[in-house]
Amino acid sequence: EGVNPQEYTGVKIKVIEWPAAAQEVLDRAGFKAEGKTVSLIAATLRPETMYGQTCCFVSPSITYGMYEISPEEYYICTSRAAKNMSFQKITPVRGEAKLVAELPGSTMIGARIHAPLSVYPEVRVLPMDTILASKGTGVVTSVPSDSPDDYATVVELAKKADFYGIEKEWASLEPIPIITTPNYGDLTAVALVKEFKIQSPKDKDALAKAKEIAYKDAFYQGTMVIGKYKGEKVEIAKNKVKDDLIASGDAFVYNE
Ligand code: A2H
Repeated sequence: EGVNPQEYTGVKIKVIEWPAAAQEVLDRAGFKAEGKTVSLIAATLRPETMYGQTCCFVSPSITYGMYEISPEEYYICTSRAAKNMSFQKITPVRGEAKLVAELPGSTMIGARIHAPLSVYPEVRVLPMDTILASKGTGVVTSVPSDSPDDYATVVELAKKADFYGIEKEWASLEPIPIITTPNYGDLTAVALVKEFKIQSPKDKDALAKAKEIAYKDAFYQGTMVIGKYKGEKVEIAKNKVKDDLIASGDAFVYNE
């Protein structure tokens, strides 16, 4: 971890329905869902892009925790992130995160979820092998219009749906134009993945370059083409969208 603190927006992605594997784990833990909200917490640096969420990624090889935030609200993230949250007034007791169940990422694949602000009212949990357990919450929301990693991953998942044990349609939602820039138009990540001839999520060096360009281009030259701040510069709209998500109870600030 770096010396400089990183501020993420923790976006609450509500679970609508679990697949059988995750449901079994929760049943075994004695968890009763009635009257409770369970959210996957995605850590993002790009809150202004949340309109374009098409799925939410977990790592099939990470075991996540479900933590009680209040009797009505539960968060899913890595234990490392839950510990960090417990020192940021996100859990009720300082230094404590109450573990309710341990959910292997693999058991959550295919869950039906609701991602706040997304133009798609319902999306799915999908696998991403490149998620690091050592960063953020271990949950990454997918915005293929603006994140080269996300776009490369959904292309790969759609191409090899059977191999990944998913339905092809879950990974085939169209990227949504969120931001336009003079250099790359309104689907920056799609344009960059083409330009750098990125073939898979494993093309690390090219993806790192594409990611860097996408981030700077959108931040300094981008204009919103969707949502409440349509027509405004990304530099300005970014914090407004973040603040709105926090005010509506759909997100919180998470530092590490
Ligand atoms: B970003 P940084 Cl639209 N492993 O959110 C791998 N990637 C992770 C992660 C983890 N454990 N935790 C978060 N991330 C992703 C949106 C987005 C992001 C867009 C464009 C670029 C972008 C939608 N995905 O990130 O290493 C999350 O994806 C590229 C900078 O802390 C998070 O923001 O700088 C970003 O990487 C955090 O990466």
